[in-house]
Amino acid sequence: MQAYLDLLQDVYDHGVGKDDRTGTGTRSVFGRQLRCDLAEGFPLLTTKKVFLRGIIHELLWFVRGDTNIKYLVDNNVGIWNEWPFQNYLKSKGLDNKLEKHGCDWQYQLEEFIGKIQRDDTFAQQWGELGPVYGKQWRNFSGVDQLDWVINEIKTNPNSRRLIVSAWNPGEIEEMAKAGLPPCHTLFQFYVSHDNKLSCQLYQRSADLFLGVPFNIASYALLTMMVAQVCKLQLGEFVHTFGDVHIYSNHEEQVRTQLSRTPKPLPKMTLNPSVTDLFEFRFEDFELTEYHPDAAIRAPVAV
Ligand code: UFP
Repeated sequence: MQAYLDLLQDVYDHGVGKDDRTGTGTRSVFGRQLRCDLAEGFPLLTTKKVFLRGIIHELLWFVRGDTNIKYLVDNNVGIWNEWPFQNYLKSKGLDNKLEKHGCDWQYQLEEFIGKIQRDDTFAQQWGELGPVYGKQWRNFSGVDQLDWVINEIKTNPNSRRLIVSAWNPGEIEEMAKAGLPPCHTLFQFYVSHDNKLSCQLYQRSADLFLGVPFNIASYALLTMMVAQVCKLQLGEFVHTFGDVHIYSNHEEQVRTQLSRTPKPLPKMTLNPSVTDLFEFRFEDFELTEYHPDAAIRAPVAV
């Protein structure tokens, strides 16, 4: 993960001040690339603790084609809660009355999440995010892109068209209502002459300190899952960035991060008996030998 730390140093040193949608301000550069050899270990940062549980559940949720937060809520993963909650508040005319992240807002959020857990009809109506990643991966204008790409890797591994896109221009507006237009927009697989599977992601916008460590782990896992079901060895994860930035309120955290020394990468083991991408369960993933430095707290720009 030295490559990640080098990029962090690069953007810290060379990023140019740029205003952004959230009003926070960033140091930003355009167009960078990271590479990780997946055979060397699982690319989870060791210079701060990264919580993997939510990443695994979110990835399984994408792969299921699910776009309702109920699965995540039931598994105690809160990363997508804020958007449907905001829509719910709007419907009650409360969105401008409550101070965001204040006590009353927090109380209402807990009530909302409780209802999603207990009441299936409520969850169906209010937990739905619209055509976000899961929808696009499994049903992009009627095409199940994941099913197609797996079949294509198995039957036509030399193909240069092994692409899955989450960027669906006709549905960007609807996705934005649920939170964000896709940040990880498109990925491509590559099978080498010696049967190794690589994956390259194009990420249009990247919060380098907070978001990117999660994005790397998520796509590394997806590549491992696809390699297993296609009976291929592990190649590289190549991470290509558009606007890659450090938020101005993360600068101290970045200095802390850069002062630490990386440790050996952990190991990720997938249950070898799973042969169908859509059959993976949370219990099929095991992370070992992960000995990170302490987590580093930082505010999320929304
Ligand atoms: N962001 C990430 N990774 C993600 C994700 C969001 O880095 O997986 F969902 C960051 C990038 C950017 C912000 O800082 O969230 C999205 O804002 P915008 O849509 O304005 O690019």
